[in-house]
Amino acid sequence: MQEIIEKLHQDALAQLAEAATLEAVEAVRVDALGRKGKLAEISKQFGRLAPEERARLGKLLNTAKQELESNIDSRIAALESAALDKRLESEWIDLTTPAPGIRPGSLHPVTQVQKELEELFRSMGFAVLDGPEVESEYYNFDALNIPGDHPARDMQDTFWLKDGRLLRTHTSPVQVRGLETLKPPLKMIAPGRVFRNEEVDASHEHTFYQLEGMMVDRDVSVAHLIYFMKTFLSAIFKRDVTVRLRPGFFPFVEPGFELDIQCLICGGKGCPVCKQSGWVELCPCGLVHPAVLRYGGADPEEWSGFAFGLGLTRLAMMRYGIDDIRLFTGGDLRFLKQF
Ligand code: FA5
Repeated sequence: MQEIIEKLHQDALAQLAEAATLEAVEAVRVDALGRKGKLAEISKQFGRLAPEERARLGKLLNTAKQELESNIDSRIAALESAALDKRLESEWIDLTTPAPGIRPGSLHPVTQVQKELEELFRSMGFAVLDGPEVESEYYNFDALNIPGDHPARDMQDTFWLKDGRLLRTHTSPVQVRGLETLKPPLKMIAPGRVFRNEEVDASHEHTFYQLEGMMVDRDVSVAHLIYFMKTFLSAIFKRDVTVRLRPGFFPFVEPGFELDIQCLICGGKGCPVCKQSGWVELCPCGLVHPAVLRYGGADPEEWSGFAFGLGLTRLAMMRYGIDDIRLFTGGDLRFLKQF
């Protein structure tokens, strides 16, 4: 029996030495020391032994158990410590590594053009106004001489809200708001975001920026309008650009004009941006309609004015040579980082 005990002991020690996981160590423990383990089975046979023999083998068995238990504890401690070392190594960070440099953001290209224009117009005495993006039907249409049944309402597909208000389809509502708050004589611009429920393509977005401009004074004429148009175009492009003025219809101006710029993407040859025409509609304008002056509380017998509605996003396209308007709102950082 002594040999059996010694063999079991040696075998268990050998298995323990090979056990590479906590589960394997536990299996060795159960197999040797468990209630139904091999050493427990041996001790069941002690009843048959003579008392001195039982005492001697009992001592041997206890020594074997104790040694095995202590070896199991050390093995568990060694495995746990190795696992911890491995984790620490994988989670190690070098606290002395220099922090990555701060990556500066940049202004959106439309914002850049907007800021330049604001500065330019401020230097010419224009006030910079803001207006609400959620607008009333009154300011977006009625006060601009576009009554409910007027076909011009369809020129700008409108996003209506349930409460009867709308997302402004242009910045022109700020004309009447500006007349009300500033009172003539006045010079103002109003840059901002506008919304239209329309088919999106290379030059049309559902959400884009316009910059409204208006001057109201005594004896304002088309000559004033052309002067300011030329001034801001040469300031923005810093080179000669070809423009054309043609008659245009807007119920809130009379006479009305369309100011087109020769497409700078294709140089006037024709491309998807200018719909193969060589020209891009940039800045409709005209003399403020007497009805609009009246809605704004100004007497058209005394006051006259010009107004324009610059397509700010289109201007940024021409300025930076961007051939698809959708890039502006696409949120692609690779595009935005170039500015
Ligand atoms: C208007 O919105 C008038 N309120 C402009 C105006 C103001 C006329 C004052 C007279 C006096 P229009 O719908 O054409 O007009 O838009 C003005 C400019 O916005 C266009 O010339 C174009 O440059 C730009 N634009 C129009 N629709 C879009 C669109 N879907 N995406 C991008 N830019 C657009």
